Amino acid sequence: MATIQPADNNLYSVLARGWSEPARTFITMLDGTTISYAQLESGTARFANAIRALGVNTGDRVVVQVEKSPSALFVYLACVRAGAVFVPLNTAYTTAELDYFIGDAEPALVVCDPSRREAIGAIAARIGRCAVETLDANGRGSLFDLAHAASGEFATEPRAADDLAAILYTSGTTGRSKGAMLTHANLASNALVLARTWAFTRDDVLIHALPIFHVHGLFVATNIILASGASMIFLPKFDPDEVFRNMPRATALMGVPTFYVRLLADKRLSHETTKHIRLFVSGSAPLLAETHRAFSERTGHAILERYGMTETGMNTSNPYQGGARVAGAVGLPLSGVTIRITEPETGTALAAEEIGMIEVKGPNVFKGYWRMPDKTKSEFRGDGFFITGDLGKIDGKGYVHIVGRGKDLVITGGYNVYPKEIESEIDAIPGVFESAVIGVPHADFGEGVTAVVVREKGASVDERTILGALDGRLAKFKQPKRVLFVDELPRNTMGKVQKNVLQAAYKDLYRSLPKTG
Ligand code: MLC
Ligand code: AMP
Repeated sequence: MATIQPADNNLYSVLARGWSEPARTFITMLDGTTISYAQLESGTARFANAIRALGVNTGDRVVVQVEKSPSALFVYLACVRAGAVFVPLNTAYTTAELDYFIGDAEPALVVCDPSRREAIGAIAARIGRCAVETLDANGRGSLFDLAHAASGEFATEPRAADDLAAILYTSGTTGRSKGAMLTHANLASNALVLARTWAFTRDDVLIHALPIFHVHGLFVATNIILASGASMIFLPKFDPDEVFRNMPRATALMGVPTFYVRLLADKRLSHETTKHIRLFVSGSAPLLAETHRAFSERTGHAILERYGMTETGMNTSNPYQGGARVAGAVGLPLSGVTIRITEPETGTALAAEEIGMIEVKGPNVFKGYWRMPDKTKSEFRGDGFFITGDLGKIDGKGYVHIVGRGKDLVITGGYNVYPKEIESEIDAIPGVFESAVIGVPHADFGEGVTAVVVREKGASVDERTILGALDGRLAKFKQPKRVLFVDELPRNTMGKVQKNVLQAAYKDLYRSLPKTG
């Protein structure tokens, strides 16, 4: 396996330190095909040589919007090995949405699905030196062909701790999406601390059912497995049938709360079917205390809830052992991470049990927003704490509780949707006077994106017209599940729309239970 220089902070080199047996399995596919750690090493070398040959140099961005496959993971690790900056994008994003990301990241290479090559080629052509290659859902395509023909040896580029490994876009509350710059040390420190905290060993087998373009599926799930030399059963997406089929040979599952709501709605969930699993992890959105309790009653497992975000990776975790996993709490700060609660306006620290802004500092906290120095400055305190935008408290036992959001954000099935972006699109539709987009409790997705619209005088625009106009412009998960019409929006004395009033009025809109298995 690779010879690693001790001083090298390249994330790949740090993760590879634990891979003592090349023949061990890294990935098992649904058809039983396996990929060993030795194949991971040579496969990522091939992709690293291919992207180098395409002109990608150290520090260059590589934008990747492809379906989940082992090749897609190899591209991620190949970028890391080559010292390039990996920029994954949600496969649900439309071409209209991609235009901004590609323009902002100015990549040297875009990797996309073959069906999008032409449209993306037209966008990339505006940047100048930017190659476009493809990978399909089976991991095949022009980039695979180039990698296949390349050498399986590659000297991993030594990196400083502070060098960029990835940029992940998070939508902006006011306007443009922001690229969170994550360094090799950010990702390595978080992977190592999580693997240790959750007691992962090389004998673990994770059911990997999350997408790999966000922090949860990529940097939590995948990097923990790599940091432990363990293996994962790689599902293309969350599918209860496949989860139950694979549970007898797995030891862990990581998911968003919707996974657990859907498993609970399935008759197969029991002590018996989950007995081989040692750890169920939930995150990315609030896990209802009732889901936590119901899961524990049905299976005997207390789901371990943790809290993180794109800019910071993981911040807190309920205990793996030696303490209670408290329903409704996100746990204790991870080793090396400091959390404080402050008065949002001034940043003055608050005492235990007082509710305020959650702020975080540690080796996990990102370097700043890509090409947005002012935005970066305004989201950090002078002493280096990052202002998360989440509201919470720390209880007498040191557990962090999230009680709300200081940012106008809807989290649906673990995906973030910023109302401002949806409102701007709706307001541009003929016949719409104004709109307010809110999150309403949803039995399956946690929150359902909901639009409340005021028509222009005399206009007859309806729900179907609005949804039709948004299709193709906004990713499916951002599109409202319902559009409701009112004569006017409730406003406070300052003229600000009272979204809490709308949320209260429509709280029962999606109260029905999710489909059962
Ligand atoms: C799919 N749809 C969604 C949706 N996912 N709508 C709202 N919210 C979502 N999350 C749309 C589909 O396009 C479809 O539209 C309809 O809703 C029903 O789809 P489905 O078949 O029920 O959805 P499914 O494909 O099963 O996906 C649901 C899901 C998936 C929950 C399994 O969204 C998922 O894997 N979410 C995980 C997101 C994630 O990884 N988040 C981590 C971010 S990192 P139609 O009209 O075609 O029927 C982060 C940091 C941290 O937050 O702390 O971890
Ligand atoms: P993202 O930008 O997609 O990384 O989303 C991060 C946001 O998800 C955080 O700022 C929180 O608001 C939310 N989040 C993540 N984990 C949890 C959790 N366990 N409970 C409640 N909210 C969470």
